[in-house]
Amino acid sequence: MLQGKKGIVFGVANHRSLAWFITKALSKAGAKLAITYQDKRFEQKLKKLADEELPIPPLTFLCDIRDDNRIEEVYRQLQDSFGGLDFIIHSIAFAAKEDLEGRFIQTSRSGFLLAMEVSVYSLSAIVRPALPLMEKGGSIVTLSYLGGQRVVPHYNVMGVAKAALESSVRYLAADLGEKNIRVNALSPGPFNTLSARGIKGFTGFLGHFQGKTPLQRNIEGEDVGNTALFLCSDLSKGITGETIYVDAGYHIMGS
Ligand code: IMJ
Repeated sequence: MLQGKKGIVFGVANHRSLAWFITKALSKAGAKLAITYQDKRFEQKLKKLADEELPIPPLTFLCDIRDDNRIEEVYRQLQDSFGGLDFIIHSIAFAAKEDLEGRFIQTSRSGFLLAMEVSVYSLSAIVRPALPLMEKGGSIVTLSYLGGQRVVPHYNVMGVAKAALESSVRYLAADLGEKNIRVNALSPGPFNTLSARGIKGFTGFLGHFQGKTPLQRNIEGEDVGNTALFLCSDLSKGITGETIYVDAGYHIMGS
């Protein structure tokens, strides 16, 4: 479905990352991919994973999304290797651990700004310098969470960040529509990744969630990967500015 298409995925940490399930789905569909990782210590594992699990070997780049020079360098290299870009996956978020434990009102100025910079501004920061590579149109996909729309215990400043991220999706969609670049968010149900582990009561939360969804189950990585594939493909060419829930129906329920 993506033969001849080229894309970049920001935010793979390990084999449980939603970004990794998306990478696998896009690669299986025939896309040529680049993946970025945040930390040198992810590099070896990531290259091994790519060798073992991806039908088409990806390019890999170290990229700290707080460093505009580095982002530009990554796109320069992509232009040289791919000659263009059809889609971008943004799967990046961070808040200080103490801000995901206490009460929202206790969030410090620095904790608030950190969450907003890494989890929200990073989307604009990676899309803007990619535009010269997307002259034939394209698709941008980011990852949100229900905690951006409703109060979810402990999600706190990340909820405020996801609300701003979903709003960024709408403003970017309005800006880039004339270039036939679509911008959408996925909002998956809870999933056991590195960023969910270590959160107090997460395992209990998964059990609670499973019993409440219309589909009576938790989310699988493939659910998210395949919906991202849909958003990157022409099957979704009429959809932009949208947040699509991949949550087994959880968010429709009243209790
Ligand atoms: C995160 C915190 C609180 C409740 C949560 C989550 N629930 C879910 C998550 C219910 C599903 C996971 N999630 C959707 C996230 O966006 C996680 C973001 C995150 C996680 C961490 C953990 C480690 C750390 N900083 C983080 N920053 C963002 O130090």
